[in-house]
Parts: sequence; structure tokens; C-alpha cells
Amino acid sequence: MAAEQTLILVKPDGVARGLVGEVVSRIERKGYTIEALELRTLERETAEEHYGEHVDKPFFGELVDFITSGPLVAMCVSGDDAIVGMRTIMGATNPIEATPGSIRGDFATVIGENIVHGSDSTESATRELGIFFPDRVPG
Ligand code: D4T
Repeated sequence: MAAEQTLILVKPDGVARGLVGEVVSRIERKGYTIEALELRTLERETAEEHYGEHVDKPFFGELVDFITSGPLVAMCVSGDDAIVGMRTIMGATNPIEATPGSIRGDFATVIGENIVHGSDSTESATRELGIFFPDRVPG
């Protein structure tokens, strides 16, 4: 068990559908702590940095279009094993594979609009929190 911080996004589809409260509620009920929260619309440059690992993928352009298409809610979430724990709450990236009871399993149908993002490793969490909440990154 390790105390961890992770970056969680309610993506523009989740905000547009009024699911911010639902996602926040699930995070809080699980027992994690919301350390910081901000509603913002990303510049393309910021989105391209956030999704830098996907720059060579065929869906990169659509991904950046989508994540910059409207306001999102960014959160720094902390708790025991919060990185993997949040990935479990979110469900599989592709909503048709996401377990019912998970956020994507309950609210999403297509991979391109899957409601939430969560860091997938300690390295990703440090990098991504540095983009959204530089004050939260230790050291
Ligand atoms: P994010 O980063 O949004 O939390 O998603 P995951 O961490 O669960 O999954 P990912 O990095 O593999 O994908 C990033 C983002 O790209 C979209 N995507 C992904 C897509 O539109 N088409 C695809 O074929 C894949 C693999 C969905 C999530």
C-alpha cells in the first residue's frame, strides 16, 4: 500500500452530460481525497503535451480535438494506491469492455468519449500533475 496522488479528468463529454457530480461523488465515496479541482478549457498545446505518448497514433488529432472541445474538470486525487484504484473505478478504456458499476461501464458507449481520464502509473501521475497542478508535485 502506498499513499499516491493521481490526475483525474472529467473530459468534455462528461462535463457536457452533467456527470461531474457523479464522478466526484464516486471518488469521495470510495474514500479518496480531492486535493485540488479546476474547471478549464485546454489549449491545443496543453492537450498535445498531456497526450504526448499518443502523438504517432492515428487517433491523435481526434483526441486533441475532443479534449479541447469544451470545458473539462481536472482533479488531483490522493489516497492509498489511488493510481490503480482510480483506474478500477473508471473501468476499461473501451467502454464496451468496462465492467458495469465502473464509471465507463455505467455511462459510456464509445472509446473516443469515455468520460474520464486517470494517470496510469506513478511516472504518468507526476508528469500529468505537473501539467495541470504544478504546485501539487513533490520536489
Ligand atoms: P485516458 O488517457 O483518456 O484515461 O485513457 P486510457 O489511459 O484509459 O487509455 P489510452 O491512454 O490508451 O488512450 C487515451 C485516450 O485515447 C482514446 N482512444 C484510445 C481512442 O480514441 N481510440 C483508441 O483506439 C484508443 C486506444 C481514449 C482514451
